[in-house]
Order: sequence, then structure tokens, then C-alpha cells
Amino acid sequence: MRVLSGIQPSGHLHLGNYLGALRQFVDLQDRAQCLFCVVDLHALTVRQDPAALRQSTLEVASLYLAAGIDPQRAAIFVQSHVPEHAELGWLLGCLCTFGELQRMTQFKDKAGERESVSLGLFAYPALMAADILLYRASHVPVGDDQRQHLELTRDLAARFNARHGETFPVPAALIGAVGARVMSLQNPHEKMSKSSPDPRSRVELLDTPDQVRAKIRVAVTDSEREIRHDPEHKPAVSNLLEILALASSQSLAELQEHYVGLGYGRLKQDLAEAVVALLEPLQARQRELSAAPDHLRAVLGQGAELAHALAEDTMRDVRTAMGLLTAR
Ligand code: AQP
Repeated sequence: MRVLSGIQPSGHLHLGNYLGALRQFVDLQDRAQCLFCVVDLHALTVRQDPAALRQSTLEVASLYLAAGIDPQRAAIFVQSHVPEHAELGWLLGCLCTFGELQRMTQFKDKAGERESVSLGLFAYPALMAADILLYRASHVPVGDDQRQHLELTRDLAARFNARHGETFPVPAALIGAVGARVMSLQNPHEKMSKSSPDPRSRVELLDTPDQVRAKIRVAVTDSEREIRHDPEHKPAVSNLLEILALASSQSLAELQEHYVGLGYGRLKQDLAEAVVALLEPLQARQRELSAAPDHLRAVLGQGAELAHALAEDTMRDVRTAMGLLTAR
């Protein structure tokens, strides 16, 4: 089992990134060969301030470590440090059709918000396919929002194999049952997202306890006062219950029983304290890591070296299979 996943340094990581992705990364490192990258090239699909992007790249890497990924067991690296990602992204882009990319809902959502859209934003799924196939990954832990991109990756792997000979395993998505789609605290019909303009919509992993409490206190709820898990009729409260279930390691059924006769205020209070307790150890480790930037750089260097060796191996096969002439 070889696992690859990544997170964009497009802002501060939030509970959705943690519960949908990062937490799974930590669990997987004992069961599989794991590669986790900070996908900075993906972040560039929308405009970034260069200094902020560099800062964010280091912050995401430090949160990988702080969350418990052990660089002795898993490679942690920055996507742009392995140039083969961009090369394979181009080659897979040549296999991918305009229609396929146009159907991607994330593209439609993100493009819909903007006046002008980069070619990179449109081609994002081809680069994501390259990230995965470059390492011949068998499994990809992601949140539910990435399901469609992963389907395209699977199609591209199969298409490449059919046209050019068996080269890539067709990777499977690993999507958690609960927490796979953490919703915005301000609009339960939208996912929690780094780039939402409203900071109250997300709890960031490095928010102070007071910020966490304040954001949860003003989270939207639903009409009628009963606390129950019913995503269709009570999307906001169901989202709060799901986060609480994960943060406190209780089942939704247990929580539902516990909150019979209690109000939203109590649920929010309990949720805030559970999230503060969940983030506290992670934040303490992240503070230590930020004080040791050389250590972080060394981890990223070591990860890139390992990733690069695997990537070079795949690219030799890919170039030959596609008919590219070797340089010598
Ligand atoms: N709300 C979410 N619930 C569960 N999982 C989520 N993920 C993201 N949002 C949620 C998962 O986190 C991983 C990294 O995501 P990404 O950085 O590659 O990009 P994204 O999916 O587009 O995440 P964001 O936070 O919404 O970033 P922006 O706003 O920059 O687009 C992925 O595994 C994703 O599924």
C-alpha cells in the first residue's frame, strides 16, 4: 500500500483539513508507505502573495509534523521541490479532455467567484492526477470534496495504461465516514474552506482558545430547538454534532442521547471546549517546531530526496511509453 496526499498552502489550515485529511495521514503512516506533500503549485492556481505563500508552505509542513506525522516513517516534502510533478501534469493534461475538466464542480465553484480564471485553475485536476500517479500511489486519503478529482485521476491512469501500456496502478480514494465534509460554521451548505472571505466560517488549527470559542458561539444553527443528527433538515446542527463526535471520540448516537432536552447553547459550549482540547497539543508542538526552522528545512530536504528518487523512476517509464526521445 503506497499512500500519497497533499494540502495546499493557500491559507491557514482549518478543522476540515484536519478531520478530512491530516488525521487520516497520521493513522496511515503505520500501515503504508506514505508521502505527504505541501502542494504549493496548486496554491498558485489562484493569486498568492509570494511572501505569504512561502510562510504558508512552512506552516503547513510544520502542522504535518505537529499533527503527528513522523518523518522517519513518512516522507514530507514540498511539491515544487520535485519538478517532475509539473512535467507529468503537462503530459497528463495532454491525455485529458477539455470537457472532463469543464465538468469539475470545484472548478465551476472557484471560477464562478472570479472575474478572470487562470489556465492553471482549469488544469488543476491534471496536476493533482500527476501528484498521485508520479508515485504510483495505491491509496489517496482525501476529504469528500476531492472525490471527483480522484475519479478523474483513476480515469487518466486507466487511459494511460490502455494507450501506452501498464504503467500506473489505478489509485483508490480513502474517505472517512464522518468528518469527510466539514461544513462552514456560517453556511452549512458550503464546505469549510481556507479561502472563504469570512474567517468566522472556519476554526483554524492555530486559532487561540478564545478565537475558537468566539467562532463556535456565533456559528449558525437551525430552526426548532431539538439537537439531532439530520443533515437534510438540520444541516447546521448536524455539522456541529459531527465535529463534536470527532473531537470527543463519541458516536453520533451517544451524543444525540446526551443532548435530549438540552439547548444549542450547551452544545456550542461543549463543542468549543472539545475543539480547544483537540487543538491544544497540536498547537504546542507547532510552536516548538516554529522555533526550530532548521529542523523543518532538514525534514523537507530529506522528504524531497526520497520523493525525487521515486518520481524519476516513474518518469523514465512514462517518457519512454509516450515516445519522448531520451536526451542521451
Ligand atoms: N471542509 C472540509 N471537510 C473535510 N475535508 C476537507 N478538505 C478540505 N476542506 C475540507 C480536505 O483537506 C485536504 C486538503 O485540501 P486542499 O488544501 O488541497 O484544498 P481544498 O480541498 O480546496 O481545501 P480548502 O481548505 O477548501 O482550500 P481552498 O479554500 O484553498 O480551496 C483535501 O484532502 C481535502 O479533501
